[in-house]
Amino acid sequence: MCDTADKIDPNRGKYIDGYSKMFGYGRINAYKALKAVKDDMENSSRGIVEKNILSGVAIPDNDLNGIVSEIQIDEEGIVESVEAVSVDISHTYIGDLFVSLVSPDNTVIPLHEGEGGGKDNLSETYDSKNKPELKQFEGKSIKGKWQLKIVDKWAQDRGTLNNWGLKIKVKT
Ligand SMILES: [Ca+2]
Repeated sequence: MCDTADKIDPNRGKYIDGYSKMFGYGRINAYKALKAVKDDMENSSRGIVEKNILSGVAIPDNDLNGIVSEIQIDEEGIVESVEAVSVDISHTYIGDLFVSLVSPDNTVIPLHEGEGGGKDNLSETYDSKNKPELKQFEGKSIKGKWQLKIVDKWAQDRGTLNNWGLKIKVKT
C-alpha cells in the first residue's frame, strides 16, 4: 500500500524510502494498490517473491562507509534461483561505484566493482546468468534482511540510489 501510493508534491515532500514527513506515504492509489495485491498473488502461485524499494537517497562522495538500503522479506522459503537484482543509480561517473548485495546470512556478493569509467548512471539487472556469483544464494533461506551496499570511492562525481529490487524464485 505504501509503495503504491501516489506521491504528493515530490519536490516539496522530501520523500525518503517513499515516506515524507510532510505527507506520509502520499495519497492511496486504489488501482495500483489492488494491482500490487494481484501481482503478489500471481507471483506467489509461481513461487516468486518480488520486492522493490524506492530510495532516492544520496550516496556520500568519496566515503568508504557508503549507504545501505534494506529489503525485508517476511516470507519463508528457500532460494531456488535469483531471477533478478535490479539496481538504478543516477551518477555522473559509475567507475566510482562499488555495489554489493548482502543476504540475510551475511553472504556478500559484489555486483559492480568500479567498472564503466566515466559512463553515467548504473541501471542494471543482475541474475545468475550475467552474475554467476548470485548462485551462492541458492539453497539459503529468503527470510530476513537483504541489503544493498553502495560505496562511492572517489571524490568529485556523485550520485543517488533511485531504486532497487529483488526477484527470487523459491523452491515449491
Ligand atoms: Ca565520487
